[in-house]
Amino acid sequence: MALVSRGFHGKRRGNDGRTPPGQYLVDDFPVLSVGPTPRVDPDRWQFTISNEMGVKHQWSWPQMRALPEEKPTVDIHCVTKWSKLDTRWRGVSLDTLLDGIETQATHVMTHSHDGYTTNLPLTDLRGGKAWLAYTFDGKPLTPEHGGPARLLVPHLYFWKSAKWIEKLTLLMRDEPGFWERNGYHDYGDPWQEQRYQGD
Ligand SMILES: Nc1nc2c(c(=O)[nH]1)N[C@H]1C(S)=C(S)[C@@H](COP(=O)(O)O)O[C@H]1N2
Ligand SMILES: [Mo]
Repeated sequence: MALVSRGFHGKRRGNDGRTPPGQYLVDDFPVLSVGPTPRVDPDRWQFTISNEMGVKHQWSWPQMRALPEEKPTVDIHCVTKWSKLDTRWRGVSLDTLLDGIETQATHVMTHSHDGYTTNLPLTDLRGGKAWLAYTFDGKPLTPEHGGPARLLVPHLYFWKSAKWIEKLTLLMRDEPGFWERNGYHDYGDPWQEQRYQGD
């Protein structure tokens, strides 16, 4: 009987210690966007980090692509309960982008071309934990998944990985982003099941 019931739901339950509580594994790559997919031309692409003094650091597409490339293979976890293991990306480490930016900031707000925002502690973008990603599975990141470039912060629920990223604003205090103002947890650690406010 145990053999029959195992896997009966058609959803793979992770038992390898890599699937956070309440998550199931998928092989496809679901698309989750609040609105329509913005078309962002790499020729006009610009990425900005502005510090708490309002000082801006900006990169064009060629400038960003000239920075050292990393190839993270990571597990991602969506708050809607799908997880995907061993996803392969290429991108620039946020350590590289933040290097040389003078700041006392504690938090970051992300800004995207669709108006989406999400907030993170600055420490969660440092220490080899976050990337500006421009390929997925060996191919340029598709518009649906945030191309030409998105944030990749795999240790937090995937709503923190802002697609079509345009700007990071360094802040001296925490402020809620789009989902965080609409009931989602401020931090979003999948291993603590921090899905909603109060979790
Ligand atoms: N700019 C932007 N980024 C976003 C979103 C969005 O609607 N707009 N959705 C978030 C949510 S809720 C999730 S789960 C992931 C989904 O990424 P995917 O569509 O590549 O799976 O992107 C996140 N980043
Ligand atoms: Mo999500």
